[in-house]
Amino acid sequence: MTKIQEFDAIVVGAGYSGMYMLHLLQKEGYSVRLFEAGGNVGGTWYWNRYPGARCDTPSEFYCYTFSEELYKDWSWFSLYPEQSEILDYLNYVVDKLDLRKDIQFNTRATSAEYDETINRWRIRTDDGNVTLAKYFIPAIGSLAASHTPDIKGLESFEGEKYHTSKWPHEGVDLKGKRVGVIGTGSTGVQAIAAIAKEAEHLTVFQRTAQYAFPVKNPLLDPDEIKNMKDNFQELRGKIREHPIGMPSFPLVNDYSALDDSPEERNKLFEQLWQNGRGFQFLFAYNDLVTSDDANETLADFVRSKIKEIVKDPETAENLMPTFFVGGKRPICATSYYETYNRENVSLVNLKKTPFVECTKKGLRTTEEEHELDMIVFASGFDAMTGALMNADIRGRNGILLREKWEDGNNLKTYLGMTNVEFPNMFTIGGVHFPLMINVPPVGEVLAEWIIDCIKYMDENGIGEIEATLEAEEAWTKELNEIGNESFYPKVDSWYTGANIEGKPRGFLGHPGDFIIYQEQLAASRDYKGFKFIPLQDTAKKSS
Ligand code: NA7
Repeated sequence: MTKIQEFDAIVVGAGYSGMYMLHLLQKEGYSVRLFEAGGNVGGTWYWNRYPGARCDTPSEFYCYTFSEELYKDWSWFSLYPEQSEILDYLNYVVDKLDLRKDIQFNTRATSAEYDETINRWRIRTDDGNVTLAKYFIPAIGSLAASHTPDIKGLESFEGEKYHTSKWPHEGVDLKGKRVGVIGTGSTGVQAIAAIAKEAEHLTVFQRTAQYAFPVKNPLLDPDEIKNMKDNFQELRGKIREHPIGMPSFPLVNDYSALDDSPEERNKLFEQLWQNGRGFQFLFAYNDLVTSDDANETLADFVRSKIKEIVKDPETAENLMPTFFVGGKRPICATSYYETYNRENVSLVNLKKTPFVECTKKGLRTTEEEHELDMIVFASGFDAMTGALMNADIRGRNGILLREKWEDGNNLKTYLGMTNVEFPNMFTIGGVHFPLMINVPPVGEVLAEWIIDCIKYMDENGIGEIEATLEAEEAWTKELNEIGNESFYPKVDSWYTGANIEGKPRGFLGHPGDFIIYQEQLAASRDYKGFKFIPLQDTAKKSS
C-alpha cells in the first residue's frame, strides 16, 4: 500500500552538498528526509569506484569547512585522496553529525511535481511511496547521468562491459584480460594507468588527446596535518577568496607568460612538472587562460614533455593535444604518459581511425578489429542537464523542467539554483552550477544561501518563493556574457554539451570564478529577484 508522508523539506542525493543541506535543515529544526539511490553516502564517490579513482583536489580543501571541530577531528592521510578515503571521510561526517536517521538509502526519487492546490512538492520514490514537502532540494550533482557512446553493434559484444561511473562494488578481475578503455578524460587517464598494471593487454581508444598535468600522490606527514588544522580559520577564508577554491595554488607570476624568456618560462614549467601539483600549472602566469599566445606556451611545453617521455614516436604523436589548455576540464594524472611505454599498452587514435562497429569479439575501427575480453567506458557524462532533464520534475501547471528548457535549447535558471515556474525548488549541482570550482565549498555556499532563504520565508510568513522572469533572464544573459568572454567556447567539451553528439550547445555551467559567483549570491540576498506569496494567500488558493 502506498505510504504518504510529509516533511518540511526533501533533499535528493547524499553527496557533499546534499549531506550539508540535510545537516543545516536538521540544525534549524526542520523535518527532512533525504532520498539516496545508493546504499550509502558519497554520491559521485559512491558510484565511481573504477581502478585508480582519486580526487585531483588536495584533501585539505576537498572537505567541509563549516565546522572547526569536524575539520579537526578528521585526519586525511593522502594529499590527493583515493575514492575509498573520501568515502571513509563522508562516513565519518554522516555519523558525527548524526545524519543517517533522516536518510533513506537505496531509494530513487522517480518524479517530483509541485501541487499548487496544496502548495507542496509531491515526490514519488521507487519504493512506491509518496512524500509531500514544502521545499524540494535536488542535490544530485552535475555528473549523475553517465554517457555511453552509441557504437553500432555494442549489444553483440560477448565480453564484459563496464562504465567507470557504475563500477561493480565487488571489483572486476582484470588479470589475464585484454581490456579496451574508451575515453581519456579525468576518469580515463586515472583508469588507464591503473588498469595497465593488471590487464594482460590494454588498448586505449582516444578521441581527443589530452594535457595531463602530473600529480604526485604523497602521504601527508603529521606536521602538515597539524599545520592544516592549526590554520583552519585562515584556510577557510582563503578557500572562499580563491578563484577556484583551492588556495594552495597561488599565482606564481603576476604577469604575462610572454614577459618571461622561453628559457625562464620552461624552467618554471619544468619545476611545476617535477613538483607534481596538477592545477598549479594554470596559475603559473596571470594570462595562461586568457591569452591565446600565453596559452600556447603551456601547450607547447606539455607537448615537449610528451615527446620526451613517450618512447614510441608514433604513439607520442598521437598523444599530442592541440586545443586551448583549460578549454576542457584540466586533467591531473599520475604516470599517464609513462603508461604508454609499457609493453602491454597500445593506443588507437580515433580521429585517424574511427570506430566502425562493435563486434562480438571486440571493437572494429576503420583500420582493424581489436579483439577484447572487456570494454571499459570512461566516456563521461551527460553533464549538468542530463540528470535533471531525465527526471520527471513538474512545476506549475504540470510543466516539465525539460519542456521549460526546450530539451536543452533554452537553458535558464536564476542563480543556478532556482527556476521560474518551479516554486520552492532549489537545485544544487546542475545547470549553471560552477564548472571549475572545488565542489565542496561551492556546495557549502549554496546550502547556506538556501537555508537562510528558507528561514527568511518561514520567519516572514511566506508560502512560496519563485524567481521572477526578469531575474532569470538577466542572470542567464549575464552568464552567457561571462561565458562568451571566457575560453570555454574555444573547445568542444562537456562544459558546453559538445561531448555528446546531438546535445544542444550552450553554457551549461557557471563560467565565472568562485569570487564572482559569491558576489552574485550575496547581491541576491535582498530577494529582489524573487516573487513571494504570503502563507495566507497560498492557503487561500488551496482552500
Ligand atoms: P570526460 O571528461 O567527459 O571524458 C570522457 C572521455 O570519453 C573523453 O576522452 C571523450 O572524448 C571520450 N568520449 C566520449 N564520447 C566518445 C565517443 N563517442 N567515442 C570516443 N570517445 C568518446 O569524462 P570523465 O569521466 O573523464 O570526467 C568527468 C569529470 O569528472 C571531470 O571533468 C572531472 O570534473 C571529474 P572527447 O574529449 O569528448 O573527444
